[in-house]
Amino acid sequence: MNIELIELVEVRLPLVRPFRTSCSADTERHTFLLHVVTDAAEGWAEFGGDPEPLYSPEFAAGAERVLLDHLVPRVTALPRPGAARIAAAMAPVKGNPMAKALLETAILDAECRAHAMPLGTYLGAVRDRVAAGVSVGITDTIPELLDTISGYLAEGYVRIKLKIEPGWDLEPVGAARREFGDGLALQVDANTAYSLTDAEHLRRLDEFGLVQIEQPLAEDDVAGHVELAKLLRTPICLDESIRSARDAAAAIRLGACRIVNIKPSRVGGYLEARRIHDVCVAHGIPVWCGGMLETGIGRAQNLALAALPGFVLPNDISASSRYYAEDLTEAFELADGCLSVPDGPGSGVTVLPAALRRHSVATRKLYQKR
Ligand code: OSB
Ligand code: MG
Repeated sequence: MNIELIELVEVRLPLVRPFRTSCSADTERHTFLLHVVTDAAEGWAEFGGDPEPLYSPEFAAGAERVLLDHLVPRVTALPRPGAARIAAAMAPVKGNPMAKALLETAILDAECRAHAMPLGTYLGAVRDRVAAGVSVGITDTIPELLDTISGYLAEGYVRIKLKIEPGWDLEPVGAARREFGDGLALQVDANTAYSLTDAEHLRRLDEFGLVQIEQPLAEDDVAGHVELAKLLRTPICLDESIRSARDAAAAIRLGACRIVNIKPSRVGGYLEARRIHDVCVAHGIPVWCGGMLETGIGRAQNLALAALPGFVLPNDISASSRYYAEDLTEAFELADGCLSVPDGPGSGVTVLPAALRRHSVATRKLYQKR
């Protein structure tokens, strides 16, 4: 497989409702796609970050720079740039997992398409449907929150995740538990908003029977999570802290978490994501697939990953309508609380030219074979 063209397509899609977390407030998804054309097939991937480094240290302009100057030249210099060799070629460049994930994923998508193989099959999928949860942002009022949740439950989502922060935790969580009853699979995500000195406060969440509390403390505070885990009954799940299979193995061994959120973009791509899955399965740690408000392009690939056997908890992979009035691919729809794993070659979805035209703001060439 020879790479002929790599281009970046900057896109802006309005969200159907604003999404607020302890670290950011978004009304649109502004990101970029990577389109790789080879002599055998084309591939697509979606940058997981945002224009500002508020969730992840990486951000769109920085990722574009590192791709253009450091990653694309290394990968296009390979005599046979197969997906399995991409990570090694990029390894001399430190960090930047989201930029690396983008390039590896687009090439992996092209490679799977060239072999008419679904990405899920390549990764080791064991199911064709994946349980869909929904991540609910911070709202201005509790009635507004309850209204939002009740809409999602009516649609059939099987698990609700509430974003929390200091000042928006016990009250909204308690209100949701009272309103929807003990049968609701409910969990929270703090996106690093607390510190270990909040342990007594966080312990009060125990009474609400949450499935998990996601990333209460800072990204680099694995030791803090170990201490917090001793004080809470609610299982701790790590998101931001897990950047690799090695991180996952260490966090599990130290007792920092009992659940892991695997986000392919954050960990450098689907191959590392699969290694994290394997480490967690080996330790009996349940995993689920996180999201970055992906369009259908990234979501299709997340579905392929979430079809692996260790993904036993509902995922942050929701229907297209939860995010966008118009998606960039055929819309994903919820059926019995699940989304179907695409079964076509590669990610199994087609980028719709008209939708892409409506939502793209610029295209920039990163490489052309001469
Ligand atoms: O922490 O899981 C998170 C979105 C942006 C940044 C961080 C997170 C999220 C989500 C969205 O929770 C989940 C989704 O894509 O449905
Ligand atoms: Mg999270």
